[in-house]
Amino acid sequence: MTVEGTAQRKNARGSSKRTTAKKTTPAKKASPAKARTTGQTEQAEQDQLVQLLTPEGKRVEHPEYAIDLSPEELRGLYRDMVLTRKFDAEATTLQRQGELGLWASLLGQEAAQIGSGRALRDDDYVFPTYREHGVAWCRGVDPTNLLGMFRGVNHGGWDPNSNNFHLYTIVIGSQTLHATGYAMGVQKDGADSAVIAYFGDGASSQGDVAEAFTFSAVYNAPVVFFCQNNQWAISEPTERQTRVPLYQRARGFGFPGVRVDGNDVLACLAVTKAALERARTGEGPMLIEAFTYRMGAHTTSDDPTKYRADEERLAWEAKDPIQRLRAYLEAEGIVDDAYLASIDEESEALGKRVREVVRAMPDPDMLAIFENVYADGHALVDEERAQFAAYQASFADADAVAEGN
Ligand SMILES: Cc1ncc(C[n+]2csc(CCOP(=O)(O)OP(=O)(O)O)c2C)c(N)n1
Ligand SMILES: [Mg+2]
Repeated sequence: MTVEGTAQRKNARGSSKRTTAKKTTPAKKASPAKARTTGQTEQAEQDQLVQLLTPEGKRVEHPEYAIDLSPEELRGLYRDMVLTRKFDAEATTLQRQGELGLWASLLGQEAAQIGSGRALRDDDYVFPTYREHGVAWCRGVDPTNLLGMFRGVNHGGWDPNSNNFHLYTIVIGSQTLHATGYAMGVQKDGADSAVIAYFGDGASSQGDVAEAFTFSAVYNAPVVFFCQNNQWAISEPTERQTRVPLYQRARGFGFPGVRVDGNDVLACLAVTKAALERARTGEGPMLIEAFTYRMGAHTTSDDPTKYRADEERLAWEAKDPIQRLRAYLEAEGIVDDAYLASIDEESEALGKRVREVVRAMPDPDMLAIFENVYADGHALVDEERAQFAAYQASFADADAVAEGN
């Protein structure tokens, strides 16, 4: 998409509440875009996408990215996406029932996450944001472990080194620096594993991300930057983050960028595999922009009807990542009714397990907040722990007095 395309895309969304509220933006003043039609803009966006499976479920080839998967592997991708979506829906429901404080849904981003997640080797290392539930699934992190932090009973819920999957990071963009530093370490160790950092379109505006790009390029670090452009950063559209397509940013830092259809699990898998391979073989970083859509709210605290038009969501529903793979698998006879029913059954069982585990999560030990602050302990933390313990104990004493003991 060109600069003109960016501006036109904004116009194309003119019916939305947010666009009408901001009438004199620079993007609108730069009117060369006005000559373009919505259809042309969509075509321009489409032309740049690496795609191996059309929204209708038709298999297509790409000159640079090929993939040849067995029926079993294809069924596996379908299963991954269905179960991840089910888990995610269950978590949203649990938040609505008051069992979680908050949830950040991945609805619509299953292909980007499962495709890239399944491209990874066990010894690769992942730095996620807070929405990478599908990647966590691919890394073998038990989904129920993702929920503790959102219930407020722990600060993470899994050991990052067990699955080479770092803890969720809420500070936008900061994990790209962690990933770059880690990748530089991998390089110094002489290992051939790769590192992947997930981040969003909004995060791409953070200084941390620019610094990570600079360092990784200059040191040729084995890191893949996987940007899920889900079109929104809470209520801010991508047009507020950039005047060029995000993948083109990489060029200015001296490494390649590619835009992949983020709702096409095959393309996400193929492109991520290629990027990881580059990293492993000393060719340095690469930026992947997975062009996708956040189908739900930013989090359960958000109401997207306040800032985006429903037609936009409906247009993306037609590109649903799970439906397109299912259409392909059915047309090719790779799945039958019995297989699909078995996945539905497994999905129900997962939902039931998630509900039961979450409700049974014990309340945290309040003093646990002082654990893991320093690897070897620290005098100041010890003092604060003792103060807090005494403060807590004062309530127990007061309760005892009130009860006449
Ligand atoms: C440094 C920092 N600034 C602001 C926030 C508040 N915040 C939380 S999520 C978010 C938007 C992120 O959007 P994007 O990077 O596109 O990721 P998405 O939520 O769409 O997956 C913001 C601004 C934060 N967590 N950290
Ligand atoms: Mg976003």
